[in-house]
Amino acid sequence: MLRFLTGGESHGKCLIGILEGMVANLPLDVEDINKELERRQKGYGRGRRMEIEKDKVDILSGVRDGKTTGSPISLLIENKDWENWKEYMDIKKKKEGKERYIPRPGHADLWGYLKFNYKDIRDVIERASARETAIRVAIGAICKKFLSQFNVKIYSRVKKIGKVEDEGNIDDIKKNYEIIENSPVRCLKKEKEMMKEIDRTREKEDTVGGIFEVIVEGVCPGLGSYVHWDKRLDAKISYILMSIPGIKGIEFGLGFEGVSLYGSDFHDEIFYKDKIVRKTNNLGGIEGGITNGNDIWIKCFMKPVPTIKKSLSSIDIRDFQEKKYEYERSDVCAVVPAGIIAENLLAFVLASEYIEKFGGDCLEDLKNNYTSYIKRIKNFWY
Ligand code: EPS
Repeated sequence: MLRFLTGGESHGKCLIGILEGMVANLPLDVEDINKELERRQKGYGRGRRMEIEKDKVDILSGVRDGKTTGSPISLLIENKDWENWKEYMDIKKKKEGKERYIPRPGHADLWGYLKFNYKDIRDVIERASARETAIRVAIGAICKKFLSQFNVKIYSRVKKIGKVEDEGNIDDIKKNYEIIENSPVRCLKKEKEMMKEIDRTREKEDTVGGIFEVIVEGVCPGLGSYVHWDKRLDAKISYILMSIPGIKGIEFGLGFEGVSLYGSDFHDEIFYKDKIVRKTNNLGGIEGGITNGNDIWIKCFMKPVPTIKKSLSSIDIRDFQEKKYEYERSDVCAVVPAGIIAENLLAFVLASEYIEKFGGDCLEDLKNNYTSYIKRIKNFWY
């Protein structure tokens, strides 16, 4: 079983993560992780915090001589902003001034504060912050590296920001991925319009959400299962992607568009030409909770960031007086990094499925098991 834990506050000393259950002998370089961290930090619409942070990971255990050892892999990312916050965030707080008493609508502030019986909202803000996703991307990056051993490739693009929608289908995304990787809004055709939408939002002192897509190519059929509810792969993927702060909806394949089709038009018919062929991928690569050899194709909706400069109505938790919260800074749009976070979290789910299905303590044993499975299904796949 592959599992992980994370710890750390947004303005605390660092973020830490432990990945347990990764097989031994996976080649791993610190740059495999750093390149994903760098991708996550980019994106038009990010706030000033990203000018402070330059995320780099420190691998503290579980890797030696460029390879995983099979032991827990411990990771650390420093928060550069800690320097500005250490007197407020130290375990023996030395300075007052960062306490917060007015909850932001749409954030965890109000019920986090009440649920944990804190003195003020600061402790909620610190851990509910999407800063935590940096260490999850680091963990996912190791899983991405693992999947690359099986020629699995993960793509993402921003499909919509506010009212501006990108053009192009899955094939266009794959063929023109350089464009997406180099775009500050990670789209194919509507870069200028999306950037303008973000500028307009910033001018209005507001925030904006959107939709991103994730596509996985080369994933083997037969991952996940129908035999028990908690083994269904689409359920597992939904769980982890919905855990990204701000994600409010997920679709597989055609998703909600499928509502206007009859079953005979919706389902991906099965043909045979030296291997199984599906002319459509309306189900998004998962059928009955199991991968079917098609690309996994997912769309996620991210709500507008709830820390809004023009500030929404709220109350002071000390005296219930109506007040606007004290705005510090925030991202105007976080859809671009959310797509990168999703890629890496999806990599974790898929890597854990490969490890569960093919077993073995080391990459070599796992690959042998994988090869014998692929041999058994060779008349159906590839
Ligand atoms: C976040 C608020 C902002 C974002 C942060 C998520 O941070 P700050 O409060 O320091 O301005 O920049 O995202 C990150 C720090 C990051 O690394 O993505 C929030 O409240 O969720």
